[in-house]
Amino acid sequence: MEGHAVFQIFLISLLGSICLQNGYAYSEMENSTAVGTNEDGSSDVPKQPMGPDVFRQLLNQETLIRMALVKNVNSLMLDMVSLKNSVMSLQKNVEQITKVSVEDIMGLKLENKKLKNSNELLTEINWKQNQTISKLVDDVTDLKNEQKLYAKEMIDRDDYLFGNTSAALSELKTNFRVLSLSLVNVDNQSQDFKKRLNEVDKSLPQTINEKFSIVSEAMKNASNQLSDIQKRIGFTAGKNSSSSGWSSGKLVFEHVLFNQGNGYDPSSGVFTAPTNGVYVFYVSLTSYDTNTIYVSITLNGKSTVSAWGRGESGGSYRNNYYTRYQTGTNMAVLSLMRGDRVWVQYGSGTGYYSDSVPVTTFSGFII
Ligand SMILES: *[C@@H]1O[C@H](CO)[C@@H](O)[C@H](O)[C@H]1NC(C)=O
Ligand SMILES: *[C@@H]1O[C@H](CO)[C@@H](O)[C@H](O)[C@H]1NC(C)=O
Ligand SMILES: *[C@@H]1O[C@H](CO)[C@@H](O)[C@H](O)[C@H]1NC(C)=O
Ligand SMILES: *[C@@H]1O[C@H](CO)[C@@H](O)[C@H](O)[C@H]1NC(C)=O
Ligand SMILES: *[C@H]1O[C@H](CO)[C@@H](O)[C@H](O)[C@H]1NC(C)=O
Ligand SMILES: CC(=O)N[C@H]1CO[C@H](CO)[C@@H](O)[C@@H]1O
Repeated sequence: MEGHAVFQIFLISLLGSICLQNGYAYSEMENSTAVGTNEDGSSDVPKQPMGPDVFRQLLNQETLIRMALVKNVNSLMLDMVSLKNSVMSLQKNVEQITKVSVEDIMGLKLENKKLKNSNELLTEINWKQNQTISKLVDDVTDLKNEQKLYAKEMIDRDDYLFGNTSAALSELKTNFRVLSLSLVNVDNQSQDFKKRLNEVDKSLPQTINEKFSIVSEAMKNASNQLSDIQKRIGFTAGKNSSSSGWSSGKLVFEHVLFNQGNGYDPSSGVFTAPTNGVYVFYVSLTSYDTNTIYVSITLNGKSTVSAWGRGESGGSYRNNYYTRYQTGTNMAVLSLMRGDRVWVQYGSGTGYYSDSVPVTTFSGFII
């Protein structure tokens, strides 16, 4: 193609020079036969005259040559135009190629830059990785050191342990045996316990019922016994003879008419409460003739109420009848604790009157 283009250019320049000598060029070919005319109009033709045939021949020849030449020139012109077009398209191509390659180069430069950046990035990453790796290496080293220390410690411990192995081991064995035995025991016991629990579960309502009925019966019995005791507590005792000179201490009612619960003691004249409760005490005391007698119902040594039989001495029998054998009475309701003591205590005066069917009496009962 290139060679062809060069050849075409050469042809163009040749053609150009031919065109410039237009109208004269043919002279070289024909100067032996035709007469040329110079630009200045002078003639190169020899001055010798020519015949008309020869001239006509020459003219024809010249016309033919001229036509061929014109034809050639035309075709050459066409070639030139196509050549020009080719050259232009070529130039275009070259421009395009140039453009493209510039763009490509720019792109390549960019890519190169990118690559450079990537490379820098990679380098950075590599550096970081290197750092990480070196840190890892450090860590691993630390770990190794630690492990060494640990291993040493373990060895030390092993030494320590092995020094005591047999003792420790036998102790462990013993402990283990004891433990397993006690485990078996525990298991047995728990099984036993479970069994018993089952039995209890089954018999529990029955047992409870049984126990409940027993307890309630016992309570009933106790309450019965209590009310029996309460029913039994109560006494009446009296003097079955008179005294003209009694003047101190407890008045002992030796003649017992009734003594349920045995609270009253006829030898001491003292009633001792067999159980807690509220009690009623009553004393009836008749003075000896015209004497005066003064007593009190005493709880643990402390007077509660008094009875006064006030006889009157002096005066005639007829005038002063009602002042002889005077009766004093009183009643006390007392709350006693079991073991509290109650009796009739001398206060003042002397003697008392009574009979075989007692007149002077002391009674008490629980309510
Ligand atoms: C990473 O470490 C290797 C080996 O130690 C070394 O050859 C390389 O240059 C290091 N790279 C960077 C970015 O530090
Ligand atoms: C545990 O129970 C089994 C059978 O129930 C008995 O053979 C064994 O002796 C028991 N062990 C102990 C430690 O009580
Ligand atoms: C209750 O009293 C009755 C009759 O005295 C007696 O048979 C029974 O055993 C007593 N029960 C209790 C639980 O004390
Ligand atoms: C008085 O009562 C006591 C005891 O009950 C008795 O021993 C005594 O004989 C009685 N005395 C008279 C005079 O009835
Ligand atoms: C043309 O004419 C000249 C002068 O007459 C002569 O010298 C020359 O040789 C001729 N050329 C040819 C090709 O005949
Ligand atoms: C050799 C050795 O390490 N002995 C040890 C065994 O165990 C006792 C305590 O159980 C230590 O006091 C000993 O030093």
